[in-house]
Amino acid sequence: MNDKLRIGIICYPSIGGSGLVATELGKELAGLGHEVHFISYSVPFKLSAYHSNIFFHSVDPINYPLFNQTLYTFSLTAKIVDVVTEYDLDIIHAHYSIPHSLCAHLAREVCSKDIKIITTLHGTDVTLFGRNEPLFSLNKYSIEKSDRVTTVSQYQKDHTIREFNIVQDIDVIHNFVDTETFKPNGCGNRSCLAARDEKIIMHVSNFRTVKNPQGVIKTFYRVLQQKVKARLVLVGDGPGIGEIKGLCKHYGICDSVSFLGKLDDVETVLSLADCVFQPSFLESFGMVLLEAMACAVPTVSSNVDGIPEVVVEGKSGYMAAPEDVDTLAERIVKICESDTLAAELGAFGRARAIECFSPGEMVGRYVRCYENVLG
Ligand code: GMT
Repeated sequence: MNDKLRIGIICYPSIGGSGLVATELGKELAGLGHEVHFISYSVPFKLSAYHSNIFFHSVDPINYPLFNQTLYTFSLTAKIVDVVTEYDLDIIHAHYSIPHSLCAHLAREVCSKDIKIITTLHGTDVTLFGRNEPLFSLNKYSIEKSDRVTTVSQYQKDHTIREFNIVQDIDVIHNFVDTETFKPNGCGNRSCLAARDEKIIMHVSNFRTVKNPQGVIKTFYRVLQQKVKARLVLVGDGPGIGEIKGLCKHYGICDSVSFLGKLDDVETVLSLADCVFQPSFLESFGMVLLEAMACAVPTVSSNVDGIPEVVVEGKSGYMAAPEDVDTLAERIVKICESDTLAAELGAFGRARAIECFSPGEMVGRYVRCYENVLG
């Protein structure tokens, strides 16, 4: 086997955890000398600069008047076939099973090449909509036909095996964070975000229902009721933003909430927070929590799914049920009221991020996974 692998990575390019993890993995693999081919409908948001050993292949829509939709799955499959054939890939690594993994399987059939397929499950592809028909059987097929399946948490592995009745083993490879990029006192100017005497509570998400946007505002309102001087800084955009604005008006707290919108480089603001707050209903891993930990920022979050594999209760942050607004607010207040406590939680979180979620360790596990399937 050649030491230098040719790897195709299929991912979503837009801001979000699975695309982020796929892109950072690709950059690390390229740094190790492997040839990495990203295949997606636009350049992944973290891949703006030139990197040697990295190539990007755009999936262009197929339009024809007879079709009333643009057949993305077929254009993706066709592009995978092209790239596998032209660059003689060894591995296709599909991030987020729908539709990436299934398209990889179809492409393998079409090009009749024994290319190995790794599927990494990230979240709602198996925990929410992908577990129900009509996608269930396609998802199960993709998982079972993959040469190797990885999940981003033990929770997600157990869930997948149980819900999809999977007999083959699944590797748990936690997500990782670059602690040189996400670090305390990073770039950014605190005075641009809040007054000197205001604590910054930050929430970063795509504002889908699973992120519990209502819970974010209800909890923050409770925090203000405790007479804490605080500002809620919301980073990101998505379907729940309208509802959030409505709730801010309802509670009369618009002046204490800032909307930053989508940021490609969240590290420019994350370390300015006094507390990062993520009360999600579903979270296979919780990338933002890990990034906050790397920045030495204490977290308050829900305790669902894979989050307890990232956060250590009482050591790097606090967790409670996503509906438990009282406890969540009480924990935020506790952090806001003690700089000593905040510093202790932050220091533990950063040390844990460095020790347990380093790129070197996790990328090494992916490489071993590739080598195992290639024999
Ligand atoms: O599955 C999703 O909802 C989207 C996905 C994404 O692309 O942001 O998020 C998932 O993958 C991330 C990276 O592995 C995890 O950190 C998130 O916890 C996970 N989201 C959910 O489980 C809701």
